[in-house]
Amino acid sequence: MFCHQCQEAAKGTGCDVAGVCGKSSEVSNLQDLLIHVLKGVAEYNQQARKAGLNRPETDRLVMDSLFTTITNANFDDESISKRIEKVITERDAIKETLQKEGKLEDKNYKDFATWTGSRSEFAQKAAQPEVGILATENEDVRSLRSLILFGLKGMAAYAEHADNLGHRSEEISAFIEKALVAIEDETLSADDLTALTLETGKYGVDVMALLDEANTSKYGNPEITEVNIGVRNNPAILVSGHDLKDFEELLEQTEGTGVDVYTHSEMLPANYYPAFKKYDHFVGNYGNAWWKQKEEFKSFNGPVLFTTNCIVPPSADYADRIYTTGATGYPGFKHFEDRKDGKAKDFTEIIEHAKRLPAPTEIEKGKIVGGFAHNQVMQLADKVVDAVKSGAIKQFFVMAGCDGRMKSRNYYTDFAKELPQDTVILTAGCAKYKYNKLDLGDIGGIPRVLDAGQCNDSYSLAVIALKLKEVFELNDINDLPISYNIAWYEQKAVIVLLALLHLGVKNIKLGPTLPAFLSPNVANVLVENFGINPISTVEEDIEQFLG
Ligand code: FSO
Ligand code: SF4
Repeated sequence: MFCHQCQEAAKGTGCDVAGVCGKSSEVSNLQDLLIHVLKGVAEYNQQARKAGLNRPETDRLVMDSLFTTITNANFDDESISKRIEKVITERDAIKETLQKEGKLEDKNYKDFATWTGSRSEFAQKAAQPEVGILATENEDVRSLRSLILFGLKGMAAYAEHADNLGHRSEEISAFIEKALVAIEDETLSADDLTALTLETGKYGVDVMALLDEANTSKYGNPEITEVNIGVRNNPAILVSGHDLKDFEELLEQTEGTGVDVYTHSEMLPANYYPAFKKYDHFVGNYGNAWWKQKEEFKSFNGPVLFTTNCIVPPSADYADRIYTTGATGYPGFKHFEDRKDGKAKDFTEIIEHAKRLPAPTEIEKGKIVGGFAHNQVMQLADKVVDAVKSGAIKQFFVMAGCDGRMKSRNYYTDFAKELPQDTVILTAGCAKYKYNKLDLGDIGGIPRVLDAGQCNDSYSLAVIALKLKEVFELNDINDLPISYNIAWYEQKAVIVLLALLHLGVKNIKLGPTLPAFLSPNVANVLVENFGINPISTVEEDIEQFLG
């Protein structure tokens, strides 16, 4: 195996024995094989799309396959192998259709478009050098190909959530295909790949806008909300991940059963949506970011549903009450199958399981405030603009992205604490857990930490920035009093970062470490053209931002 897609890549270069995340070498290789044959689907489906022979099911399969390989989403070799079979079948079916219609291009097809094998051959094939990223020898080309592929994984995840709500974009699917094939094209220069990286960022903005539209048109605009972080005395289900459709169906099916529902980690922002507020048995949020799940799932006592990443390999004392759905999987966990014919998933089993278990143990009490997505902030725009004009707010800090278990991430708590009183933090993603329970006060009624929502709601922060640019009549987004200090962990943060670059945001600080997949030359391009730079100490960084 070789994997360098997340911030925890071993030795700052890549995991090559087993994943720091807990992924085995076999699973890592199978994920590579899944991506490998998926490029074959992309190859033929581009031709099918041109000929008007493409099918919506293919787009869905592409999204789901990419999503499956995101860090901490799926550890289940069985479920990944099934997807490989599906992808090969789909690839060959598209090819056959093209052939029949006389539309198949006559060219030398590469291994990813032609290799076929049965399940017993997957492991051996998956371990071959041509399947993994190390097959690309030039380190700069490898770096750019990685950056694009990881951005596509994040993009696919967001596209799938939107798709679950009936919102899909042909353009985004076509771009994913084009890019999957392009990262195997030896004729593309480093400059071509750099341009493709920026184009990936453009589609990153588009996919987040699509998901924003999907979420808000279905569940209303997030609004300022006090979220209960304590517990009640009923059996309960904890829901983690990002998928609001799964969350809605579970809320509907638990209503009147005596089972409560709580959110964990990235599902916290579900509390901000008007549509979910009508459920009395939706109690609030339990616990913190994904990496605290070992202790928090244990004390929760009830079953847990993963709608997406991030899964941490469980300990035996709670493993039997974890369920997955969608792209996620873990050997031994029960899995809820996809919707069929538009019917809701059937969550009976987890609900019945919850009834047999005790209520959650209280780990904290009180409330936290969030819900500052673009629509809500726009309603407060006059207040915000006045505060900036009067000097009450000197600077905004976008601190979006991910949280994680590395000790070095305490930097973000310290940074939030040390920021001057006349600054406001704009956050999204699970990065917020490093400071959303600190008492940082408010500025004339505007809280000093404004949480827009999930990592994809970084889109909201961009909309807010663009709106402020208009109000203050500025030509450049970088002339706003907004600084960016982004924490990353996995590939959704990669697409968020590329989206910010596409919007022209400069001088982003990125931490806790720069990606292992950036070669020195590619890192230099990012420094020279975009001013991306790593975090240093809290004092130095605040000085640099404000000095
Ligand atoms: Fe966090 Fe995990 Fe949303 Fe990531 S839960 S780390 S950026 O998944 O996707 O923010
Ligand atoms: Fe290592 Fe991260 Fe890849 Fe897991 S996802 S194998 S921790 S680089």
